[in-house]
Amino acid sequence: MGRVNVEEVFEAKLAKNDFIEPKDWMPENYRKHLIRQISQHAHSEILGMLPEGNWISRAPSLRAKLVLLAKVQDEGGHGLYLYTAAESLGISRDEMLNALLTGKAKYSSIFNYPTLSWADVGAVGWLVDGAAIMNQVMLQRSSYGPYSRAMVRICKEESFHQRQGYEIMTHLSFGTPEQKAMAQDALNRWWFPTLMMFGPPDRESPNSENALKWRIKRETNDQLRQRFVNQTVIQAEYLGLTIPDKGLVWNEAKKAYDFSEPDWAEFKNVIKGNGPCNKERLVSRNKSHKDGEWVRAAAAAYGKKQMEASLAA
Ligand code: FAQ
Repeated sequence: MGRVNVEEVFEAKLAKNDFIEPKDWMPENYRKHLIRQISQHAHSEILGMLPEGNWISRAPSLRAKLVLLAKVQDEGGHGLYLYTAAESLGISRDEMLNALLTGKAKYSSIFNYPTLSWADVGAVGWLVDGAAIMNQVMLQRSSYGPYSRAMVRICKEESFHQRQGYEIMTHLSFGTPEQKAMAQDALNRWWFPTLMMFGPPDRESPNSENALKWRIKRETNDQLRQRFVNQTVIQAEYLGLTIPDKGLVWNEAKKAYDFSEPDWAEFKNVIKGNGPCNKERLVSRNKSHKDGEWVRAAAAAYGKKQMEASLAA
């Protein structure tokens, strides 16, 4: 039997749309690319708990509080599935968390904006979760098995989150003039930051080429951004809200909306650490990490005890 060429096996799997699994051979750059993307994604889920968590104690009804609490807990769970998927590539959770806590790791730019009113909780669910799903539906078919499987579950939960946000926006938009104004104000502030979530334009996206070649991403940043705009305009129309973009116009030839680009200088500034809430977010995350130290120690001690008992049996 001839020698198996591992690179050919890897390429053949990609060509057949088979998954690459943790014990399979993979190019070092593929492994690094996945660790980068999945760990950033995990950090985003965890940091994403903060802007909405800010409103749990001030939700306007018991029902709203319960729904928001469940949603924020889901985001924590998403972070955990994703850290586990990244660990299967040979990086430790401590290493990833350390990069986050010391400000070295990236996480989604969107979570560095403040949630100033209850309407912002609606806008985050409607727009931010809406954008997250648009991106994550394609990631369900990502070539790395553990990432793809995590995304299937995450997408199911995200669609509930998107509805939770749209429900809040519906109540406010069909409520009093003051409530409608709150909804419009939230849309005005969250629209362009949401468009930035999809990443830089394709012409300036260094990672897209490899991501597409390796089927980690299946569509480009601009394709997904366009689809999000097309889908969201009609939802805003139903609410009677105006998307804050004078350049937004239906283009019959391309059967899609033309729209203005976000301010990419602002985007770069936010991911460099200079957004409105970057510093506050890292302080909160570090505090939670420190406050949770005794819980982690207790869980580890309990796990060790269980293990020793099972070995002794
Ligand atoms: N923010 O070459 P590309 C959620 C960085 S989940 C910060 O285009 P790529 C759920 C990028 O990392 C939201 N940094 O990179 C939720 C790269 O830097 P690097 C998170 C960004 O990877 C909802 C550089 O710019 N979702 O929200 C951003 O091909 C509500 C060049 O960019 C995911 O992570 C950004 N927006 O494409 C939770 C999905 N965009 O690493 C709570 C998975 C780009 O070279 C409440 N990730 N950068 O130093 C992806 O699909 C991709 O990583 C993209 C970026 C699309 C984010």
